[in-house]
Amino acid sequence: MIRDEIAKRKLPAVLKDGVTKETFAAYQDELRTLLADRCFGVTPEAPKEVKAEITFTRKDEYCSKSLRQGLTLSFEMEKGSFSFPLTLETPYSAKPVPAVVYIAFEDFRSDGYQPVEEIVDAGYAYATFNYAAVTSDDNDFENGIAALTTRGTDHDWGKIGMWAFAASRVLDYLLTRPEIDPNRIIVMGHSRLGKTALWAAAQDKRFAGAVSNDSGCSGAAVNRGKVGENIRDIYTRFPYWFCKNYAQYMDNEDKLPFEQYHLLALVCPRPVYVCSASADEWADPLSEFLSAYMVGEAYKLFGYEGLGECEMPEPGKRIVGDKVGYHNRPGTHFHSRYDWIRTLRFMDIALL
Ligand code: GTR
Repeated sequence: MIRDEIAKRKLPAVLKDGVTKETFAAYQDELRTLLADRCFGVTPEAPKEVKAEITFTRKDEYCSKSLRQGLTLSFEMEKGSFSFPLTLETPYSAKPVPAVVYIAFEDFRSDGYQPVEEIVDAGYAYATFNYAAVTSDDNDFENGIAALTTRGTDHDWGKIGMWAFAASRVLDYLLTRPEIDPNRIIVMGHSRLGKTALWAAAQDKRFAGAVSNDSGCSGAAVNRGKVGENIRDIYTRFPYWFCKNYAQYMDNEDKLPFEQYHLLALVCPRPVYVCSASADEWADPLSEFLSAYMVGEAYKLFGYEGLGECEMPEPGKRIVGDKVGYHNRPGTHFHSRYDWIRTLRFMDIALL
C-alpha cells in the first residue's frame, strides 16, 4: 500500500510547516537554492538577448500541415558568445498554438523518440535541439557552453544545468513568435533529459509545464528507498551532470535536504506529468510514481486535485489530477508514441 511505502521510506514533508498559497513562492525560492547548491549546481544569469538566424525554411511539411524552420540561436556567456541549432515545426493554425521544447539526444528527425507528425496533429509546435550541440555528455568542460563558464567551486553547474539553460534560451526565442501561445510552452525530455526538463521548468517560471519521461534517479524518482540506480551509481558514472556537492549524498540519501517531489513542487502550480515504463527497473517506476503522488499536497494549496488517494497504477494505466499526471507505460526504457500522445492529451486540459 502506498501509505505504508511512504511511512517505510521515512519521506520528508512536501511542504514546510506553515506554508500557504501566499508563502509558497518564497518556499520555492528556498527549494530552488537548495537543489542548485546540493545537486544540479548554480545557473548563471540569463543573457540579455538571444539572436535568431533562420537557416532553412520548408513550407509544406506533412502534406502542408506545418512549417519547418532551422535556426541558429546566439547569445553572450561569461567568456564569449555561444550558438546552437534549433529546429522548429509549427502547425498552421488560425490561433496561436501551444508548443513543446524537446531536449533531444539527437538532431531533429521525424522518428524514434520524435514522432513529429503526431505532435503537429495534436496541435502543438515542436522546438527541438540536440543536447550534444550545447555541450558534450561527458567530463569534458572545455567544449560548447561549458567552455564559456566556470566550474571551480563545489556548487558550480553540471551538464544537466547547461542543457536546461539552453532550453530556456529556446523559450526566449519562442516567446518572440506570434504563432506560438506564450502561455502554453512546455518543456519535455526523456531519461537524463527528463531530469533536465524538470530542472529547466523548476528554474524558469515562463515554462507553462514540464514532462519527464523515465527520468529515474535525480529526476522524478524519490531517492529514499529507491531500487535500481541510486546516487552512488549515478554520481560515479556521471559526476559531470551535477555539481560536486552531490557526491556527499552517495550512500547517504537520508541526509539529502530535499526529495525529488520537491523538484516537481518547483513546477507547481503549473502542470507536471511523469511518465514511467513498467519494466524500467533502473529508473524505478514506483519511486517515480511516489513523487507524482506526494506533490499533490503542493497543488492542493492552489485548489487543484493531486492524484488523490490511489495506489501505483498497473502497466497500461494512468492517474491524473488537475495539474499533475502519471502513467505507467508497459515496456522498457524508451520515449514512445504512447508516452507522447498521453502526455499531450493531459496537457491539452491542464494548460487551460
Ligand atoms: C542511464 C542513467 C540514468 C538515465 C539513463 C539515460 O545510464 O543511469 O540515470 O538517465 O542513462 O539517460 O538514458
